[in-house]
Amino acid sequence: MSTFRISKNHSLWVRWTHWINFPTLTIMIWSGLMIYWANAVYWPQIPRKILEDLGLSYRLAEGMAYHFMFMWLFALNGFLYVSYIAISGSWREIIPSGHFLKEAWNVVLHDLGISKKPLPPSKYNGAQKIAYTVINVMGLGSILTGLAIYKPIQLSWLKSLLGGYETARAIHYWLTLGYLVFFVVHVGQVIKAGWNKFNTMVSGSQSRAVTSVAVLLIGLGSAFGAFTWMRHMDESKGLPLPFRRTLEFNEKVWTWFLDPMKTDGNHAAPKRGRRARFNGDIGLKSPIDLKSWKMTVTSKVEERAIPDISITMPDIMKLPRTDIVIEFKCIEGWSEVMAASGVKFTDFLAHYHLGTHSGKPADFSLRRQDLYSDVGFETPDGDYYVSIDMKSMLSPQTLLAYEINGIPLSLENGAPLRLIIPNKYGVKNIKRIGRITFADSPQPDYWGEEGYDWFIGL
Ligand SMILES: Nc1nc2c(c(=O)[nH]1)N[C@H]1C(S)=C(S)[C@@H](COP(=O)(O)O)O[C@H]1N2
Ligand SMILES: [Mo]
Repeated sequence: MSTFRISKNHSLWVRWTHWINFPTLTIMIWSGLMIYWANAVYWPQIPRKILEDLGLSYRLAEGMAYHFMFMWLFALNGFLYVSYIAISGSWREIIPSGHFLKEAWNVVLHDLGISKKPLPPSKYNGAQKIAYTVINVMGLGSILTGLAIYKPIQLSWLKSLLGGYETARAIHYWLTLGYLVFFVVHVGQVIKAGWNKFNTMVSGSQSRAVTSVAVLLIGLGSAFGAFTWMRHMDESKGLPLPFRRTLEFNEKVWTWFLDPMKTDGNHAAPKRGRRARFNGDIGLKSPIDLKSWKMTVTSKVEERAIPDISITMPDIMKLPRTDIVIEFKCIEGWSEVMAASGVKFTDFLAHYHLGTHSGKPADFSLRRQDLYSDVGFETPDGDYYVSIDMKSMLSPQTLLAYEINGIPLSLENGAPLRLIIPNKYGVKNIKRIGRITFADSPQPDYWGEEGYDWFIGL
């Protein structure tokens, strides 16, 4: 007697969504682990060597590229499946009801060979009902926690609802491990159930085992073949074209309704004087004389040459000061609440009449066509550089910062002046600014050119 019962006429719809889900979820889990364990900074601390051997280490950009493409397929497929069972009424077969707990217990005893009592004749027994309901809830949980950590500023309500950024991230991760457990039990049950049930789920109850195996192998083989083919296509800025195009597509989708004025809030300020975490020293290696530091501002227009301007720290210190408390987020998998102080970027633009083609002060209503579309930043030696869309720069929390946690920036945190832009990942928060460029096209971007998303907005 088997615990795996499915009706003879399992709907084609259920079969398709089930089998599309398999390779999709596999890619999501694999790329998710690449992201999570890219730098092995998170618990469990798996030795770097093992992660490297598994191909999960130092592959952050790649992992993100796959994850942010296949998330669409995962969500769409899940939506189609849930719509189907909702409309067809077959959800009733899955939702736990009646004596499902007692039944589930009997199934466990039965499967372990402890009890010989026959199982109830319904389509799914109590254990299956629980498992299939839970797996759907897990899918929804992955989407919600995924969204919360993908756009934690824009969807801050969702992030808070799920217990905050770090918690949502942890849940997202544990769900991933949950799928792996489910998978093992599920395959075990299928093997126990025998060929008939397997046939029913692959190619219809009438077909023979060889047909089912062939159908399955050809199907999964072509899916993974197509994925491998995409991974080896020509690259654009360090990423095979399909993945680069998807990141660009995602940027379009999100910027439709992202609000650059949305701020990160409700964090308790850390202790004054606490040293901020330090990560990344590209462009910080050459000696610097903080007293004579100047930054150059360039505006690139076709029609006329605008002379560069040069700005010193005393100039910056004369501008109005803004203090914010934000959660700084690095894609490598850590975040830290920090208090940052400096000059609001919009105050800086207003004071120097920068950012507009006409040189007239902008009202930053975003409707002004006069604004440049992109802002580039470089370290004095030109070794680190980022490109940021003007809209994100206009957030009231975008600062040219000179203090963190109440003390002047340390050299490693970007003295004398760095960018703090909480609606972007850490990568865009360039330290030790040497030049700012206003332009109407995306500017060079250090990590963007290495396969990361140019936009990378939170
Ligand atoms: N000049 C420069 N700025 C930089 C980096 C860098 O390597 N060089 N790393 C970036 C990354 S990836 C992060 S997470 C943050 C880290 O800032 P912190 O060192 O103050 O924590 O700085 C960003 N700005
Ligand atoms: Mo980072």
